[in-house]
Amino acid sequence: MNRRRAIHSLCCAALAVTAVSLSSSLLAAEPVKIGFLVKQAEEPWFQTEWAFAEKAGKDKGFTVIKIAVPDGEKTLSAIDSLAANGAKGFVICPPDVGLGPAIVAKAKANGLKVMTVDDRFVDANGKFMEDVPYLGMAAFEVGEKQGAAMATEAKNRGWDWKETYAVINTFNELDTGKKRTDGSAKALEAAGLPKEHILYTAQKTLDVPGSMDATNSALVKLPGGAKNLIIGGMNDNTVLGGVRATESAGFTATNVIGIGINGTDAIGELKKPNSGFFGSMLPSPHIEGYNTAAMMYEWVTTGKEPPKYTAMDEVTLITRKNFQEELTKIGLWN
Ligand code: FCA
Repeated sequence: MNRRRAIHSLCCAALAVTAVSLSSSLLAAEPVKIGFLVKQAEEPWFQTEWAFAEKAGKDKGFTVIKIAVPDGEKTLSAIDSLAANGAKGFVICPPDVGLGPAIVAKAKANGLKVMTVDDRFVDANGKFMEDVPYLGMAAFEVGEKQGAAMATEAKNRGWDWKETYAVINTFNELDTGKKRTDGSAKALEAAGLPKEHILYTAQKTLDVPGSMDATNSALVKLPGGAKNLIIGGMNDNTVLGGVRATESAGFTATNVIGIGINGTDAIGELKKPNSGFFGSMLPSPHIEGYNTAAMMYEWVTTGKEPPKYTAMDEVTLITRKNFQEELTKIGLWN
């Protein structure tokens, strides 16, 4: 009897010890960490992706390490530091898509999984690295919608195509950029704007000063009969700079229609009562940030790899009339 009791209490003690050590190891377990690396942290677009990646982390219980990676060197060292911090994978919008092979090699060396958002990696031959999961905008279609919206507004203003010209700021180094401006030009032509009224001008840098310079160099080539201007480009900044250039060249808001893409980066501009910047095509940065982070979390925890290609094609035209309402709907108004 005594012996049995002794064995019983020994067993209980052993169970208790196991329970304590189990719970302390559970307590000690750190949450899963993933990285979210973006090329232009100053753009509200990327800040929005970050904010919603963090929301996914809160909802699902993982930590997001946000790192700005404006150049190749910073990108590669960010991957090392992610690994040193115990991250298991990362989502990235790279500063240069040609860094793809180097980024993948670095991720592999550190045992990290990688997926891209917005800008898709290309290999040494300029081909997409289709093995790396990617989520981004359906660029040509979104560009077409941007061009169609410009043409509709030109018609609303009763513009004559004969005295209307388009200046399209291009950034062809980036496939998503080229497809957007190609789509936009196609829609403008389809709406009746003569092909020779479309001036393409290459940006050296993908920011407001870069597009201002590009538009300036196109404006001097315009014929005397150019009364009305359409300003295009791959995102809000590329159109904002263009519109600024038209202002310095003496065009008034009534004679300029600039429509960007992103929406997030045009909020300040749309708050101004009037300008040549008419509106922006707003896609879903909130969904992109949330979903890519959630996909990476799932990949590192369950092994389920994200789809190789996910295209986002929903866009809404926001203008001074509806931007507050549309941004509020998706939680981007503050
Ligand atoms: C590219 C652009 C960003 C944003 C994103 C969807 O990365 O540089 O501004 O438009 O695609």
